[in-house]
Amino acid sequence: MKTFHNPHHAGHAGQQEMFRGRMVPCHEVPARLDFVLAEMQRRPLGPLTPPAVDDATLDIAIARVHSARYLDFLARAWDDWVAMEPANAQRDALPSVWPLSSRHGFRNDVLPGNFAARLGLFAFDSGSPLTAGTWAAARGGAACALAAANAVAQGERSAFALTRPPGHHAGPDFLGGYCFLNNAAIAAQALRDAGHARVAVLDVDYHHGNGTQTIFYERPDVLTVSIHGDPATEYPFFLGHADERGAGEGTGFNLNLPLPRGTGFASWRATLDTALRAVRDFGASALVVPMGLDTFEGDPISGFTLQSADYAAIGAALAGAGLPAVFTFEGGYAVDEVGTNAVNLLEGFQQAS
Ligand code: Q9C
Ligand code: ZN
Repeated sequence: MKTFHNPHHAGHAGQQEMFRGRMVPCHEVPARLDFVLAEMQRRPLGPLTPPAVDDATLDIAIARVHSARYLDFLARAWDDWVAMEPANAQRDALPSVWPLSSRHGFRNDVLPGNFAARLGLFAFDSGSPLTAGTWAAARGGAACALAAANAVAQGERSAFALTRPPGHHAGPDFLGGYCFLNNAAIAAQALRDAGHARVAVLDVDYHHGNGTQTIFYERPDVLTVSIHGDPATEYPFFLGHADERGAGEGTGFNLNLPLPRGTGFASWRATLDTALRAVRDFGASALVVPMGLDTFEGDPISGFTLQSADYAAIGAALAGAGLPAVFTFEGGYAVDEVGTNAVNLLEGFQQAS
């Protein structure tokens, strides 16, 4: 398995996130990736390199899944934030005002001149701080996703985009859930563009992959499947229900498998079989796995009870699909165990391949 790691990840380092009326230290911290990298050095799975992708090719791949208006905003956001007030250079940018959606009568077609309002237009929560190095880190992550997809398109059985910030909550023109660019969607689209007629995304993060679902919701060529905490009680709350099956030509090509808070491995593993059946019935020739490790019992913000050894079994089950696979690093906030759990899953996949 080839791993592409993001040398710019640590430039994205939020200080605090808004949580239930208080500012609390960020859960999505640079150390998460460092722990995975350290474990991969202890238990090597294959070559571990930064991605080699040229800028123009990367811009095209990112623009395949994100809108020009959103990318223009994101590329300039930090400079615009500091331009509001020089002291902002020491503070993260977080939104505090939102247009909600068109049903509230607010307009989202006019780009606000005020940066804080602009941030609210493109962000769906106040838990995803934008910092000085966010754009470079997100872009470096997209490069990892593209390099991983290219490796698989060229015949590798599997590749891993080891990057943060994560991506699966980011949509065509929005950020949130600690995510800015949707690495899994960029990989899936790159596999489509390299000739894979049908690509499946199987999201195993604790949280519903709302961004990925929205990006592909009306398309029949990319199946999106997600196993996650029931949005009735779990983040991201406003998407991820079982009755969301796709729309238009995409009808039937989205599958949500919500599970109650407290779910353990036996039930989670049975649900993975349901997900894998859907992938098989779809006839995918390549698989993208947004790999969140926040299903772990010790995760500080999640509610499933998986154990470290379970991740090797998940990897083996995923390999059973018999498809070339791209893995993207998503959630997982039990920092001390995130490296072990990630490498357990990837090693489980590799040994069963
Ligand atoms: N008490 C990912 O795992 N905050 N994003 C929830 C929970 C948002 C998670 C607070 C969680 C986003 C990629
Ligand atoms: Zn998550």
